Amino acid sequence: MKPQIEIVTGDITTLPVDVIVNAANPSLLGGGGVDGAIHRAAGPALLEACKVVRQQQGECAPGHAVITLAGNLPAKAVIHTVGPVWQGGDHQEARILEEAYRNSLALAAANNYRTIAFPAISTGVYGFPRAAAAEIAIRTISDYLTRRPLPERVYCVCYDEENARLYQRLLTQQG
Ligand code: AR6
Repeated sequence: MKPQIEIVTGDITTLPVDVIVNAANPSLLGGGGVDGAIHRAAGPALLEACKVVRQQQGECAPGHAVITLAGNLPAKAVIHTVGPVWQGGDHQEARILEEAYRNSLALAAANNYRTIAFPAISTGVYGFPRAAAAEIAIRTISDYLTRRPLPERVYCVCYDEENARLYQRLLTQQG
């Protein structure tokens, strides 16, 4: 059986998975980093879909997640989640990051999606230390998967080799 968690190095927008996760901001109206890359690759339909969600639900709070179509992406859907802004570690950042992963996994499962790809949420503009964020990502995803049938496979997408090695080490340690 293939492992349920796989580490991938590269651009998340190219992955032919059921759903990719966007590290969005509360406005849901786009930004830089992986958010900018996803919107560029998906085309204007994604921004329109985000505007509709925004009108219906207002801003997306840190730790929460919403789902939209995926426009021109190979994925079938995009889950937009908002990670915590790093403020030194004593502002619930770890808990909010766990929630961002868990709520995204739950939303994928609720939509019957089997494969999902995550970027390293909060580790760019939002400044979450990479090693601590990777540990939270692997632990939260593993815990979620051991108790549930969906999603069947989770890809952790690292934009650079160094982050990928960090993830791989943590995954190996998990056994
Ligand atoms: N594929 C995979 N990973 C990527 C890609 C890509 N194409 N591009 C960047 N990364 P960031 P955040 C990695 O800053 O810290 C936006 O403006 C990147 O190397 O995208 O959660 C939003 O609108 C890093 O490891 O997200 C928010 O305002 C990781 O993705 C804010 O940034 C996350 O970096 C969110 O900040």
